[in-house]
Amino acid sequence: MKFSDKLLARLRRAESICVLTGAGISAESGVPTFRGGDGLWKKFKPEELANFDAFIRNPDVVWEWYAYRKKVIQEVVPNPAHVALAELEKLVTDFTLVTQNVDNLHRRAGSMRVLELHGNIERSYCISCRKKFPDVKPPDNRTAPRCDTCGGLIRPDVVWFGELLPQDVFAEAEKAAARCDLFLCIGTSAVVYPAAMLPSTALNHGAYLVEINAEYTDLSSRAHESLLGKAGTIVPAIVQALHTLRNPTP
Ligand code: BJW
Ligand code: ZN
Repeated sequence: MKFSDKLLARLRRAESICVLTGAGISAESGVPTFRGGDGLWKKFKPEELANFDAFIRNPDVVWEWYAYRKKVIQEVVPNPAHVALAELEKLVTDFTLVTQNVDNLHRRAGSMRVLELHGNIERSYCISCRKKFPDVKPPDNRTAPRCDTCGGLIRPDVVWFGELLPQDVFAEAEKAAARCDLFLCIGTSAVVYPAAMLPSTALNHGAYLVEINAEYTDLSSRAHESLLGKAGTIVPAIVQALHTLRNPTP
């Protein structure tokens, strides 16, 4: 795969790289994205499932949806894009991986440090006493699980619309975006805030902004480059290029 001279120069000298990933990076593993074509929001309405009021109104329906998605995620494996980012972490001293995904595939691919902005579907907690449940299952995959300590409703440890992101995690992501010289935005429609602010933060601080996506997005007009195609092909090629540029054969 051929990259522009500008991107190659940036890859050669980048001292700090920040990556933001979204659902598109897991699409080739078989995890449905949210928006577009076969996206989850075509069949399920976010306002009925991905907010706290919907959960209180109908916890069983929300849990049925999460039980289904947990099952999908457990049955898939990380793809070459996840693996390449785990490799990139080893090649760049100041590297930050920020993800909006809750699917844990970055960690399963070997990434050691992942800033999870929207939580993690494998974890849950009781909304009454806050007890954590590392891997709870609804009793029959249809009924919301209850806390064994206080009887309260257990919810997935994910961030729904109208909820604050984990503030310490977001603050770290903002700092990484502000100090990086190369920002890669992979497989996200970049419409959900505040995650979608991170590319702008990077741009405002002088970073080179590269988008990798199957199609143009809200971000494309502001990115220095939009590389259109599959993350599973483009991301490993970028990491290979960086490796070759920094370890030239004599
Ligand atoms: C490929 C590919 C391949 C496919 N290779 N690419 C108006 C303006 C601004 C903000 C707001 C507003 N109104 C409300 C808000 C705030 C709201 C928001 O942003 N809404 C917008 C949608 C308008 N944000 C929030 O509420 C956030 N909290 C917040 O703001 O707190 C402050 C506050 C509190 C109280 C009151 C007011 C303010 C919280 C957001 C939480 C988002 N949660 C979800 C669900 C997580 C749990 C779960 O998974 O169930 O997070 S929503 C969903 O969207 C999920 C994702 O992480 C997130 C982003 O989606 P993503 O990853 O970009 O996926 P897609 O599907 O959109 O895109 C996939 C892309 O991949 C596409 O572009 C494809 O082309 C591409 N692709 N295959 C490369 N092979
Ligand atoms: Zn409890």
